[in-house]
Amino acid sequence: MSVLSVDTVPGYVAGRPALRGLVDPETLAVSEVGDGNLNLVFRCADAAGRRLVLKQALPYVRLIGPDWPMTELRATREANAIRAHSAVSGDVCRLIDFDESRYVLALEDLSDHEVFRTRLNAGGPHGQVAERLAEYVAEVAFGTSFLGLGEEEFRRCAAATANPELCAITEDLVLTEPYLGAERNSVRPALEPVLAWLQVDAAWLAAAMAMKHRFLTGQEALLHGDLHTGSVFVRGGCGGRGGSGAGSEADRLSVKAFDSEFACYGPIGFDLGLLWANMLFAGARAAALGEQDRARSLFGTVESSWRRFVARMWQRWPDRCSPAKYPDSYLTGWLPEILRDAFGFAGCEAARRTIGLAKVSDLETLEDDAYLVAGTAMLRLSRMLLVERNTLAFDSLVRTCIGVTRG
Ligand code: SR1
Ligand code: MG
Repeated sequence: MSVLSVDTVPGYVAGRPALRGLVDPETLAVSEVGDGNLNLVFRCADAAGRRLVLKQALPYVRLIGPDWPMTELRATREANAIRAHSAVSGDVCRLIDFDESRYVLALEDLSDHEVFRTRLNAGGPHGQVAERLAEYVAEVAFGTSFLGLGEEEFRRCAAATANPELCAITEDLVLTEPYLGAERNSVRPALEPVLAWLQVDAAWLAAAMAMKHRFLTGQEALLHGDLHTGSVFVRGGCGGRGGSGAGSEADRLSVKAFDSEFACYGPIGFDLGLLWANMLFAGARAAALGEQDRARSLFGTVESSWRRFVARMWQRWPDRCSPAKYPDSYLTGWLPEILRDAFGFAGCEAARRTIGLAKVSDLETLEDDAYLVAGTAMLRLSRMLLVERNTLAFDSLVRTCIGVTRG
């Protein structure tokens, strides 16, 4: 497979019928902007200001290099996931073209947006972003499950979207290594005693393995698969900051999920759980930096986004296939299962982003004292979310969040 470079992108665009009319290849300025763990990403702009983004899967994991080979088919799986998710939600980065021979996705350019994690790290507003993402998760949960597709089509889709290599990364990095110990794990020395305390906790390990079991065996919907705050672009929703009035058109919130190459059929609570853990990282960072009110507000998004998820699931419910087979009591009984999964997976993500490979800048850019406060908090929250997932209440979670981030 030939790998694109800033020099070869204009020629590539000129040779793609779906792209050459969208930007002028003759005047294209190209920069490589990939800062993720896996792929090349090129931002392209022509002299008239028309733009697009190209994302190419390399035959290895970029973070490590050729020593960690990885299937380029992840690009095909991402293209499929974007198509399926875009069919049910507007909050998805738009796919313009997919080149299945060179594993290149052409995507809408969102450089008028910012990555949600970047905004959060800078102390920016979280507005209704988590709530909007919960609605996106609900739309996907409904639209790609047997409820939206019907039972036979659901099985076809689940089989066609298998993503074993990328799921193996999740199974190793998120659902195994933080609990059992691994070469790829690391924390700063001050956090080592907390990690040592946790890694001998049999209840924490057992709960994490129960979540791995859920991930391996629960095929509810076509998950995004990596819905952290670095996989979301946001614009607006600032409540009047930056010169535009609260509620004004210029401030209207735009939320776009991207980077769904980890997409697979899995338990719906997985996407919610990853989102929640990352909101808790933002909250722990804020608390460790002395911004207690902001921290409390960020911690509160777990409950508010859950409520938004539930409301959207009920809103979609009348549209289900075969309503006679699935009475209202079915959804009433299913929602608490999703919640338990979401708490459990949030506990896994809290641990892996603190301990394992591919950490989060929310924590990693803190000075040592603040890192210790936030890191300890996230490990203690990991334990609570995992071990108490079946009985956990939101108010108790928020109280604990506030307590463990006092330092
Ligand atoms: C080797 S890939 C590491 C991580 O990057 C992605 O964001 C996923 O979270 C994955 O686990
Ligand atoms: Mg990613």
